[in-house]
Amino acid sequence: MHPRGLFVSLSAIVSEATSISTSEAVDREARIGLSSAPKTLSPWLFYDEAGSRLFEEITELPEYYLTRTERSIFAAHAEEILREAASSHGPHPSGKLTLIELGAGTATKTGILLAEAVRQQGSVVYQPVDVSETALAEASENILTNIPGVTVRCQVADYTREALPLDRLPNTRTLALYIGSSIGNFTPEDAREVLRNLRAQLLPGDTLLLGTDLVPSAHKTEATLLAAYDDAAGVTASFNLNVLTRLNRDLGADFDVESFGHKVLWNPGESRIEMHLESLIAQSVQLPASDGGTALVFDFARGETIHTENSYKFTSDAVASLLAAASFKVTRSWHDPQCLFAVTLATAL
Ligand code: AVI
Repeated sequence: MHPRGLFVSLSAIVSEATSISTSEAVDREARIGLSSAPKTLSPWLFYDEAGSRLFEEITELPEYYLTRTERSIFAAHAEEILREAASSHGPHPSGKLTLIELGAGTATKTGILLAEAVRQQGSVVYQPVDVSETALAEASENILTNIPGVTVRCQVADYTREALPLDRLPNTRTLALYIGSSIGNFTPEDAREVLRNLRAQLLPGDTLLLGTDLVPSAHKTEATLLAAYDDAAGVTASFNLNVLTRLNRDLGADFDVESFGHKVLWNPGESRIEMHLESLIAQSVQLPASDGGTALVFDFARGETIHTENSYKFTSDAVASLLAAASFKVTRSWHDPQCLFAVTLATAL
């Protein structure tokens, strides 16, 4: 998934970015982000080949509870989730569910839901949407090998930039999956826009399954949350710092990666984890001239940071109001016993 627009509106980026190549987009992002005060870099820059591999590693870390907790919720409640989605009410005729997944990646958790859909309705069409063709090929192979009864129709697209390529079959209703806390990497404004774009492709009675990470509570300490983004093995630190390596490689910048540190904080006012890259010394970094602009020098004071990611955490009320703003109504939600993570089923109004 490529969340864009840490501080810039999604619609502005959508209209501007559609016609430019990835390397131009990286160049533009670096020029704008590093010239801003405070300095920023958008989180979509994390996901080059090395970054995508590091993210896969993160999802297996003991501290990163999000992936395994969401998987455990699916394992415990797949039957109810699919039954509720199939029995949602809308004006169009009911029929089999088709599952579409935004930012599917390798779709490792989705298998639980697909297997249950096959159990309940005999077969299922699954449409994973992702920017990465390689990830979709892997997803497709895994699913076709392991879950008989699933027809996979991959769609290579960036749902944050383009209208969702929803291929509606006659007499079916759609269950859209937007899981893995991906929605948390958007600002509230952009998150509403992503969900509104999705809603525009659905019919009343179609459903959305949304995975959201939860705010600290009686059972979930701030320390648990912070550790998930600052693991002991340093994988998340490498993931964060890899952005600078990418700018050196793709743009010929001269970041001394070793003189930056991984910094994580919980911002309770904004209800988000923030990741930053902190300059450990006073230094200057050069960005060579490109088609997109002249050579630039960026000065860093010791302790100055580049803000690289927000990961918003939700209460159940916040989830409901985000969904309501995009014309969805909560049908039911599930969470793990420790209230670490929530999965919410909502119906398109
Ligand atoms: C992709 N996204 C949901 C992850 C998150 O938890 O916000 C990205 C991530 N950043 C650091 N660790 C994981």
